[in-house]
This record gives sequence, C-alpha cells and structure tokens, in this order.
Amino acid sequence: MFFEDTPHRRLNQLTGEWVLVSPHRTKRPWQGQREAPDRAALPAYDKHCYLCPGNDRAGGAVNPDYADTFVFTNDFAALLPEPPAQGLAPQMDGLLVAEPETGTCRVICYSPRHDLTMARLGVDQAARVVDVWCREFAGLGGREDIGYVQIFENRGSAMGCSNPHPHGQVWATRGVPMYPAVEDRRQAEHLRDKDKCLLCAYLETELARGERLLFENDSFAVLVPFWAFWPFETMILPKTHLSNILEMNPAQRRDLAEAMVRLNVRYDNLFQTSFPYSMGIHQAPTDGGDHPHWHFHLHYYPPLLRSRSVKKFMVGYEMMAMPQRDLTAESAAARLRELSEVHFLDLPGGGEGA
Ligand code: H2U
Ligand code: ZN
Repeated sequence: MFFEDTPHRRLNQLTGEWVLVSPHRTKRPWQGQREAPDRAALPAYDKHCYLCPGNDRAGGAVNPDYADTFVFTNDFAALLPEPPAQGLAPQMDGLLVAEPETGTCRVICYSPRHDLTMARLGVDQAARVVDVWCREFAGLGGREDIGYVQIFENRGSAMGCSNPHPHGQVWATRGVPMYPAVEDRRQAEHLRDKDKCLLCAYLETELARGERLLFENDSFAVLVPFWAFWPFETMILPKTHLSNILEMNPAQRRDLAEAMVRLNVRYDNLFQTSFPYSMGIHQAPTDGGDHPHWHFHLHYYPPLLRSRSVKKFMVGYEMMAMPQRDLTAESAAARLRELSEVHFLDLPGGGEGA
C-alpha cells in the first residue's frame, strides 16, 4: 500500500486530476452506523409513475403496455436536434464565448416492474438492458450529427432522482462533452508516449496487486480505482481492449450484465438499503475519428459514506481546492469485497440481523 498512515495525494490517470487522501483519520476500526435494514417495499406497478407501462407521461404521450424494456425521447430533453437558425458557428465578443450544442436525450426503462433495481433485475433482464444500450449507441452514434453518446443512470433520492422505477438515460451530442474529452486526451497521450493502452496497463497492475479488486468474471474486472474520490466509487473494466460497447460479443455482453448485478447486490448489502449512485459508461466518441486509445469502462459514483443516511458532500476545501477522502480506496475495496453476493432482502428474515 502507498503511504499507509500519511496524508498524500493520488493522481487520477484518466483525468490528470489529484485527490487528497488522509488515511490517518480512519485508522480507527470501522464505525459504520448500524441502521435497521431498509425494507420499504414498492408496488410492482404504480399508477402515478410516468415510467410504468400504460401510464400517461407529460405532454400527452402514453407508455405502451411494454413487457421488457422501453425507450423514448425525453419529454423535457436538455438538447434539441435542430441547429439554431443562425447555424452552428460560435458566437463571441472578446472573452464571452458561446457555441450551439445539438443532440437528443432518451430515457430507457429497464423493466416494466416499478419495484426492481439493477441489483434485483436478474442477469437475463440486465443483459437485455445491455442490448438496448448497444442498440441506442449504434443508432445514435451512427448519425452524422452525433459525436458522442453518453449512457448513464442516476439512482436514488440521495442523487436527486425522484422516480424509483428502474431507468437510465442516454444523452447524445454533436460535440464530445467535457469529461469524456479529458479521458480521450489522457488515453491518446498515454498510447502515443508509452505505446500501450492506458487502461490495459492499469488493469494489469490492479490484477497483479489485487488490493483494490472486488471480483472478476471472464470478461470484466470490478475494482475501486486507486484514485477514487467517492467513498465507494468503483469501475467496471473489460479485460480485453474494447473501445466501445458494440465491440462486445454476446458472451461479453452477458458478462457485463452479470458484473453489474453482482456489484449492485454488494452495494445494496453494504448499508442494507437500495444503494444510490450515478453510473456512466465512458467510451470512444462517435465523431468518425479513429480511437484506438479508447478502452471503454463504467464509473459508479455513489454518495453514501457511513450509513444509508450519512453521505459525503463535496464542499469546503473540496469545492475550493481539491477533492479529499479519509477512507482509502484499499479499505473501501476490502469492505466491498467481504460483502455477500446474496441480496439482503433474499436472506431469511429479509436481512434482519445480517
Ligand atoms: P431521472 O433519471 O432524473 O429521474 O430522469 C427521468 C427523466 O424522465 C427526466 O429527465 C423525463 C425527465 O425529463 N420525463 C419524461 O421524459 N416524461 C415525463 O412524463 C416525466 C419525466
Ligand atoms: Zn413505475
């Protein structure tokens, strides 16, 4: 381990940013707050939910009586496909610079069941979600006017997501957005300078050291990144060099679904609650360029720190100076590694005394 007892900073190789780590503050044994397991049950169907089958959405649309997954264009899309009447040229006045952005926003319902989450969907249904992601990526990414396809999921009220119905989103833009653009540059520079893919090299190190690895299957490794910022942040990385999700074969698609479900079960078991997070897939842009340096991956950024009601805020020093954490990535990985892959709600007594 690096600087086990000493404050230090770690470099995020994907972004070039640093995170301050203060391990001496958590030398004390785990003091996770004990709260009774959260067994608040949702109905399988909610007549007020705008994502449930057969229900009305805003703007007059009605959901079909879908039995599997369901995709629609967001009724309140942050992006619109039509370029402005003035065209796509930037507008500026000295230091004031603006440029048009066009694109589309889609919503993906993972299941007709209002009460399920990725942790409870089962691998078969999760694999159907992966197939939908691939279809959306192919359809949107294949368009002339789309340079990047961001697939993501924002889950739980702690993350500002008000609707528990299992769903994710896809925002596709003409330009490559900020964070993927930074990862694009970092990976391109690494390949150019070291003649090796950044994440292939990183994964080799992590598999050899093992201290941040949670588990792996044939196609994917799941780990807490060395440079993690969120307390229980993780990454899912393909073990072979794949630039985007369309490069997965059917077995790899299923392995991705399996890895996601297993990770989500562990997450739910950590604080015996339906675990909130933002998840996103970072992959090669669809701007027609060549992207051999891209190694696609999933980021999970969960906000919870010590219990289902104690979350980390990014405030003060972190807002003004740099991100910081007390719990080391290694301790977080150890905690997640020791958890069961049987969901606490499936235990006899629904997690009581677990
Ligand atoms: P959340 O992941 O933030 O809950 O997003 C769900 C999306 O669903 C949100 O972006 C859209 C919102 O704009 N929505 C519709 O498209 N139609 C509706 O009738 C309600 C919500
Ligand atoms: Zn619903």
